[in-house]
Amino acid sequence: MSRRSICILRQVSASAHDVPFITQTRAKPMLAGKIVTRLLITHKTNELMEFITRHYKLMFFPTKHFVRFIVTFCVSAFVALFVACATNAPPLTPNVSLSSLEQTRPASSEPSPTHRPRQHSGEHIEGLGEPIDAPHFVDSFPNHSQTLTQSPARVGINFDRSLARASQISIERDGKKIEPGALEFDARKIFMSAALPPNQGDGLYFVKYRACFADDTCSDGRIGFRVERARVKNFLDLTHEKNVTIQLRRVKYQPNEIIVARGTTVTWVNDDPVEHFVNSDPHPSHNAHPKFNSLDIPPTGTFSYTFDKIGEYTFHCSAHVPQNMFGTIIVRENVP
Ligand SMILES: [Cu+2]
Repeated sequence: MSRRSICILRQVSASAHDVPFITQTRAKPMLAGKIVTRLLITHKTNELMEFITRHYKLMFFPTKHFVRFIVTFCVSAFVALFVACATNAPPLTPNVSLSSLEQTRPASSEPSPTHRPRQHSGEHIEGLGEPIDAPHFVDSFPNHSQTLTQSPARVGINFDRSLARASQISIERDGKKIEPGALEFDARKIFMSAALPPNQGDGLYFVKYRACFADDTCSDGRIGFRVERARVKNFLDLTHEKNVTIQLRRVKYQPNEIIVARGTTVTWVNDDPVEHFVNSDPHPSHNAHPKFNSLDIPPTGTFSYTFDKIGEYTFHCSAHVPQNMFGTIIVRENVP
């Protein structure tokens, strides 16, 4: 057995324990197909059995991935035998590097109960301080320390436990209270949100909330964000395009900050060898714009969404939040 394939087996083995099962089954069926082919055609039956038993999880694919595995296996075997017969060359060597797939590994730091790791939190904003998370807080939109180019139409907070009616949200900008709309809950009552009056302008915003639960306990929390309209100058103006394409390349959205006209269809095209996502903020709830969410986009795959409402849409790739794979689309009224 060559050093190369031993090396790949070791990498698979090392990652089998700490990469989430979902990531393994999604990202590696084709790699598994190639490795199994390699071991079969080189008569490495012991290694093959070891591979199957040590990495048995890879064998329990969802149907879609099982089909991918079988197809890759058949194609690899056919190509390897054809090449071996035609050129008398050594058969197929797995040429897929796991290092690119390792990008899907989540950050290893443990979340603390009062300050969960967040997306869009790389930037330090003077005067905003740290967020205060109530127990059972999951995520919020806007994210703490996020900068937007306009005041959001709505703020929302997700929890992992049902909320009671006594819960509250209050909002202030630069120390002045903003009167939000009525507090709304989703059907499962794990999400509460409130609308803001439009065009509140630049400044530091604090969203203070009281999360109350069925056992009559309540806890207070706070998130902060910034609105800075001048930031819009960094955005690429594509308001005269009817259809816009964003490449998913090198674990980035390219371009990642654009302005489009209402009614524009944006298509994301995956040019990377790993799968990506286009998910509405916040992560992991993805519910600022629930319909604006892709399934996994495989290499060469696409996802399209038509923006029928004006506003600022922040999104991210669920597989690459630690790599800061974020984007923003501003949707404006169509100017003829
Ligand atoms: Cu991604």
